[in-house]
Amino acid sequence: MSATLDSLPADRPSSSGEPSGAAASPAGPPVVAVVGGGQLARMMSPAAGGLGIRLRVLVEDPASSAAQVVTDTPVGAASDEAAIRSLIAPDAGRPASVLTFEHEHVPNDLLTDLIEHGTPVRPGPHALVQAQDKIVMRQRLTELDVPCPRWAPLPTSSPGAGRAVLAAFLDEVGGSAVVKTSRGGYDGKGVRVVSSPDDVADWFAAVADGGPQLLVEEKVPFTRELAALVARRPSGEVRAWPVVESVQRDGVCSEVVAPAPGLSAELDARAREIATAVAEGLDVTGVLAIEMFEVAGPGGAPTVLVNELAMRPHNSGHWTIDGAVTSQFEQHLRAVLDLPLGATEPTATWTVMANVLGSTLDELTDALPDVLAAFPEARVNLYGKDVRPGRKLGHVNVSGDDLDEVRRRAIAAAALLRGDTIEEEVNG
Ligand code: AIR
Repeated sequence: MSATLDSLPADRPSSSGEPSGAAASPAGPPVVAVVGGGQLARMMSPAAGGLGIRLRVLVEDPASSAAQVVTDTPVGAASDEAAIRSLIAPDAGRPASVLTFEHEHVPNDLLTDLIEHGTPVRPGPHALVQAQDKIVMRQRLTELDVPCPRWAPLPTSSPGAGRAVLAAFLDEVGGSAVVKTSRGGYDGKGVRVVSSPDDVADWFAAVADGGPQLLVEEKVPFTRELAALVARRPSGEVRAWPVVESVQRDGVCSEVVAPAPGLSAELDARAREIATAVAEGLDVTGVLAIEMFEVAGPGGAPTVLVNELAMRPHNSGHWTIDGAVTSQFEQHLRAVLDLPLGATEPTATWTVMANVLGSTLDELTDALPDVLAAFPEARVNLYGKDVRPGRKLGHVNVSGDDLDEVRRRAIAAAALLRGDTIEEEVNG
């Protein structure tokens, strides 16, 4: 793995065969077409506005998070081929310069066809499949010699074959392991800790009915979870942000601390090097987030294993909006348009991002008078989504020099938005 860490000269063309640059958008600024209208598309909007770039976002629902702030938001499902074709070449309006995504649930055959007909698609389907299908991803990362947990695909050739492989794997790893659906899972969905094949009998039955394939992974004895975030543009430049620590509750990210406290310069460099090598090896364009486990390596020194990949802005990078020179949302736009990438240095000693996961409030903005008064330094980012239990509704970033205080205040501000009372959060 010989990739450089922060920045590469912009002279290594993408291996996809796709030209670098963006398709010409005649008479006007570039138009970036985005599939998916959630918070990740919404947060691209301030960055697009700043750079004078137009966004056109395919939203599933006219009331979606992105549709509240972006003006050009045709409505359609991400699986709707006609809707995606019209997103990049509308009857009225300029053609898109590039097509990108804010989630992975997109039809790859169509993307291949669009590229063949001249639309840059970034990341391309050959890269995106690695974020869509965990078996494909593990196979490719293993080929690239990227450190991963031990794993095995669960065969589906006969009803008993998968159970037998799982039983043997459980014996080998000491009794418990993690079974994942190869496709379709996120935020803890499609992941189950098992100690017997019976624990996923329903998933084996689903496979037989055409459901997603399954794989099993070692339950890694990690000391903590880290995330490495990089961006790569088609002409080859790669930039990495400092590696962060992410804290998960019930399989969902609740906080991110940037940079990861106590991380040695060597392990930070190693994690960035792995992320850069994955971005290059998989020919990713745009932002790539890699969730990693920090584990004790041979001899006890900490090292990392790759958990999951996402080829889009990611929750572990929301801190960059307020805590880095260039946010992941601006960087994604720059990268997919093949523009020079921005600096990734942090702008504060520490930034902590706390997610607002569900709320007892019907309307989160009702908490603004209290939260803004109690935490004037907090950067509040609400997504305009309907409240549902555990749903990602917003986040708060707080930066400063005292990590304990920064963390306490970010978490307390997020708690107010979840409906906790002011007394317990400010004093507690
Ligand atoms: N997202 C995409 N992959 C993982 C996540 N969390 C973001 C995208 C997507 C939104 O979450 O922005 O549109 C969907 O959120 P929800 O709450 O409707 O499931």
